[in-house]
Amino acid sequence: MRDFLKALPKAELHLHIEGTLEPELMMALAERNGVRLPYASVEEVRAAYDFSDLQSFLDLYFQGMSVLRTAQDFEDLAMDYFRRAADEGVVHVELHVDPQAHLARGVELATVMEGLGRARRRAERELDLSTAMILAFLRDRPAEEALDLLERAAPYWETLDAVGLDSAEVGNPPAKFAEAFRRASALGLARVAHAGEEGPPDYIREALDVLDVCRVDHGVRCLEDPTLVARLRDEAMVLTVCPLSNLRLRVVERLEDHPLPAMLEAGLNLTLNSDDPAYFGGGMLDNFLACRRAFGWSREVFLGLASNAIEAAFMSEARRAELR
Ligand code: ES4
Ligand code: ZN
Repeated sequence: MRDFLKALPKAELHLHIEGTLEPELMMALAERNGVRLPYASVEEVRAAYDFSDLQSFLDLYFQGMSVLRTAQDFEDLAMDYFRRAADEGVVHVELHVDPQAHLARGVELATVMEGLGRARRRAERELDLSTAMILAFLRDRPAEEALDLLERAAPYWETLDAVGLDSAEVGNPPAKFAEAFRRASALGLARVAHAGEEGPPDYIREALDVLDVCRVDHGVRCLEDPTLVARLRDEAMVLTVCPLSNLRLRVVERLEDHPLPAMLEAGLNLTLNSDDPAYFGGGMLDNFLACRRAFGWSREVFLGLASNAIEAAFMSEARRAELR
């Protein structure tokens, strides 16, 4: 089964590029850039990754990215990840990027976008890995800041596929970003949003109704609302579910308790994703393997989930045909 899941062509639709920063590269970049970290070793970094909820993770995630200073750092970060992903049978990666987190610590948007852009072009050439980019808004920051970011990103609009919404969910409902998402739509960008990870089912409905998203990131709390589940099924709305993320952020206590089998049973359009692989104990293959262990799914189930992701991906029809 491991060989089958590894060889299965997988598209990753829910990934934060800053969440791919492995402790080894974090320490190396800290050294290279003279950034002080509260860790003496790679082991200490890993030991600190014992999260109680989303916020406890976000605190370390924002701290970890402080080592990223130059375009070369961003290129190295993404290339390191693309190589690992390609090694485990990932053929397409869509990266969320959090520019506000970098701007806030004095790293220019151009630094981030040029570095990631170089890595994306190399991935295509060197690894036959297609990529897409999602400009994410930090939902715990003011709505005006999101709009400002979108305008500042004008030189990079051509390189973007979508806007997204991430960071601390509860208390920051999707409707807060109605204007930024309307502007993104006018620019021809697709919309996705994290909803129903820690937040209530109403946030999922709001993401659909107010932000006009084509995918919901996480969405695992939809099961609390049968009317919403029926709607998501009828609309074949794509949910980008991240099993190991949900486990490590204590959305569920054990993977065996995860709502994934019930969501599958409900006929939802599901995909499996890694979210922040460096922080949550594994990449795409580890997420697939964890589901195999917890739910005993057959090859057909995994084929279906992998196919859902290819069909929902931001990629050219030529590339999609190649991967079908
Ligand atoms: C995130 Cl797991 C998760 N949820 C919300 N925002 C995020 N940013 C990075 N990882
Ligand atoms: Zn996420």
